[in-house]
Amino acid sequence: RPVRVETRHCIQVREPVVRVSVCGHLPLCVCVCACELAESSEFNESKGPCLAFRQAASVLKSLPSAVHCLEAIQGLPCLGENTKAVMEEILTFGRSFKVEEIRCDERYQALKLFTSVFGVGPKTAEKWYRRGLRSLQEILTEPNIQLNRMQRAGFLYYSDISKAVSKAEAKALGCIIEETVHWIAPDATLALTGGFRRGKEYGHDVDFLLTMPEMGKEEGLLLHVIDRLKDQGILLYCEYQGSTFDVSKLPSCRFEDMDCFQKCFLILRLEQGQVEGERGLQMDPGDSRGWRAVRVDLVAPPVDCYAFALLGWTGSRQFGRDLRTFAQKERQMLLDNHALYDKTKKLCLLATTEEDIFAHLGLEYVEPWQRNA
Ligand code: TTP
Ligand code: MN
Ligand code: MN
Ligand code: MN
Repeated sequence: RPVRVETRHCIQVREPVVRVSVCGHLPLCVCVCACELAESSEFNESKGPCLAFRQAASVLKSLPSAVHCLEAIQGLPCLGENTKAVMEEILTFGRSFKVEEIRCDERYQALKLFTSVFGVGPKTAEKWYRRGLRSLQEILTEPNIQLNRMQRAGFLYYSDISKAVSKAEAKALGCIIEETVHWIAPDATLALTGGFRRGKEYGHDVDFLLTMPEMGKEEGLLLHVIDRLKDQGILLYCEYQGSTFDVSKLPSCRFEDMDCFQKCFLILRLEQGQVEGERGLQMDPGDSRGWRAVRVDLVAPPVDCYAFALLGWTGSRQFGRDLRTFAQKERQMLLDNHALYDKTKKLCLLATTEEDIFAHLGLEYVEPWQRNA
C-alpha cells in the first residue's frame, strides 16, 4: 500500500506499519527514539522540540521499508538535525547513546512512571520528583501527599488501566454503551471514535461520541447515561465536565486537543464473560476476578458540531494537528473540534459529515484507518 507524504500541503497521510520487528527496522527504531526524545522534551517543558520529535516520529512510522543510509531519507519532511543525529548514531553504532542516556536518567524514569497514573500530569509528577519520591509505593506511603479523586482512582485501578484494551474488549464496551444510551434515548446517534475507529488493535481507552438529532436535546444526556451506568453497577469512576460551549467564539487553533462539549472520563467494570472469545478464559493468568477496569471517554456535542467533533476525536492527535495547520497555512481557515471558519469569507462552513469538512478544505477524503499519523 502506498504511503503518501504530501510535503507541499503539510499534511502527511501515513499508514501504520504493522508487524515489523523494532530492532530490525531502522525507521521504526528511530521512531521509538524520537518518541522518547519528545517525551523527555515535554518533561523539560520544551514545547518546540517536543512537537518536532513527534512529527519526526510520525514521518518515520510511515516509511514502508528499511533505511540503510542517511541519503535515503533526504527530502523527507520534518526530519530535523536532532533526529538525523540519532539515526546516524544507530547506523554507525547500532544504538543511540543520547537516547540511552535519557532512558537511564533518574528524572525521566520517575516522571514517566508518575505520569502513567491516570490523573497525574507532568506538573504533579515534577512536584513529586522534587520531593525526592521515586516509586509509586513511595507516593502512596508518603503522608504529606494529597491525591485528588482522579488520582486516587488512577492508583486504585493502576494495573488494570495500564493494561492495553483489546478490540474485543472495545467491542463489548460498545455494546454496553449502545444499550445504555438507547435505553435512555432511542434516537441518539452513537459512534466509536479514537484509536479503535482508526482500526487500532489495542488502545489505552475506548472513546465514544453521542448526540441527538435535535439541537439542544443532547443537554443532560451524559448525566442520564452516567446514572444508568451507576444503576447497572459498572461505574467505577466518573469525572464529568459540563458544556462550556460558546457558539459566538471563532475556532481556536491554540486549543490543541481541548473542546467545550459536555464529556466524561470514566472507569468502567467490564465482565470477562461479555468479551467475545474470552468466555471461560481468564483475562490474566493468576487473575480470577472475572472482570477488569477499563477507561472510557464519552463526549456529547450538539448535532451541528457532530462532524467536527467526530473528526477531532477520531484523531490521531498528530493527524488533527497536521490538518489544523494545513487549514490555517494553506486555506486561511480555522479548524477545531467545533467548527471550520473561513477567514477570507468571514463565515463558518457547515458540515454534517467528515466528507464535507475534507471537501471544504479542498482535500480528498481520508479514511479513519489512514489517520494514524
Ligand atoms: P485518546 O483517547 O487520548 O487517544 P487515541 O484514542 O488516539 O489513542 P489511545 O489508544 O491511546 O486511546 O484521544 C482520542 C482523540 O481525541 C485524540 O486524537 C485527541 C482527541 N481529543 C480531543 O479532541 N479532545 C480532548 O479533550 C481529548 C482528551 C482528546
Ligand atoms: Mn482513545
Ligand atoms: Mn492516549
Ligand atoms: Mn480518550
